[in-house]
Amino acid sequence: MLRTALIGFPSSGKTALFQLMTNQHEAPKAGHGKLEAVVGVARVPDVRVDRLADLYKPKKTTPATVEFADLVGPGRTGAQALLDVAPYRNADALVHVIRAFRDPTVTHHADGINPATDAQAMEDELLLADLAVTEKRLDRINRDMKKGRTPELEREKALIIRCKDALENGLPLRGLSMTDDERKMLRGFQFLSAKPLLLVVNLDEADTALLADGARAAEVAGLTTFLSRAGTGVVAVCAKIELEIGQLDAADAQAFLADLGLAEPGVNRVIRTTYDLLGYISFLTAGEDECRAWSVPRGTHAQVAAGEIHSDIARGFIRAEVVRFEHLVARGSLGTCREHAEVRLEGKEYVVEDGDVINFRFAT
Ligand SMILES: Nc1nc2c(ncn2[C@@H]2O[C@H](COP(=O)(O)OP(=O)(O)O)[C@@H](O)[C@H]2O)c(=O)[nH]1
Ligand SMILES: [Mg+2]
Repeated sequence: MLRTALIGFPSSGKTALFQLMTNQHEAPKAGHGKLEAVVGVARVPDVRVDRLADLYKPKKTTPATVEFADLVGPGRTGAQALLDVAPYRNADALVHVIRAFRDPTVTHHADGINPATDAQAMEDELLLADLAVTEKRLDRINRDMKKGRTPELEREKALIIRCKDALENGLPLRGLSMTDDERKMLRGFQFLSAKPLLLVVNLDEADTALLADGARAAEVAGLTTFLSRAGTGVVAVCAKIELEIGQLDAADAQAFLADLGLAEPGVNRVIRTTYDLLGYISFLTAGEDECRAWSVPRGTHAQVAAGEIHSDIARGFIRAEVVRFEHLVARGSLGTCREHAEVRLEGKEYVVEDGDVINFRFAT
């Protein structure tokens, strides 16, 4: 499962968003001076699963999911939580909730509301934590080199120096271009600034005109420079309004959203953008028992994708029967798709694409 961690300054709206996304409203009591996280699961909104369910009338409909971690208590959630708290340390991506709402009744950590300052402060924290790791590693490498220089050590040293230089120049590692081998070499270090980062601008109720346009909201908030880097995304939400929408029945909620020029709630965009930022896609399975979306990294081969469902299916893999979601829905049945030669038989090396509906043939 994909794991993300909500980071940010106190009272930026992390817990409000967490509850909206995961529907988990029972916050456990803060532990005794110990940092603790609460973990919840968000469904990745995907109308394709619903359309398949219209066709197959399955017993069960299951969307893809993303896990979110939120820190218990009002403290600041930055690099320290990412180093100390397991669900944070293991996060595949970071979601930085940035306060742009003004509400004077909600205390703020600084004198004025300044999203760009907050974004920079959080970035600096991540960079400093990573810098400490590179320095420690370089010391170690230099010591090892005194015992004997190997090509592996030379290569690692060059890479770590490149990382250190970037960090010292204020550049997060997620923006560094690297080969797959280099990426693999760095994996064990769990660099914080190498994780994909989603900036969530929590807008003021008075600024809802910006909700539909994350890029524009980011510009107004002074966040444009952060977005020029690879692995960084932005979404604008207003947690207060989302909470209000959550109280409405479906029709009223839709009308409220339409008034704001939105097709769906902001939290859906947060979940979806996180998923995109991580480079994940969904393939689908459909049948009378279950219609379901499954997440795999872009570029995954059919046999590996089969293993997401069950290791037996991967082990006994024979063929993947693949049809595009659009074709299946347009034709109304797999049989009709077959008549129109829209069903392909693919081997284990086939690269699964977003929106493939797959039936795995396997030997038991
Ligand atoms: N006016 C306003 N208040 C908000 C908004 N989002 C969150 N809040 C309030 O700000 C306070 C802190 O929010 P919370 O989610 O607990 O922040 P956290 O410390 O980042 O977890 C709560 O009282 C929220 O109801 C918003 O968009 N507008
Ligand atoms: Mg909180």
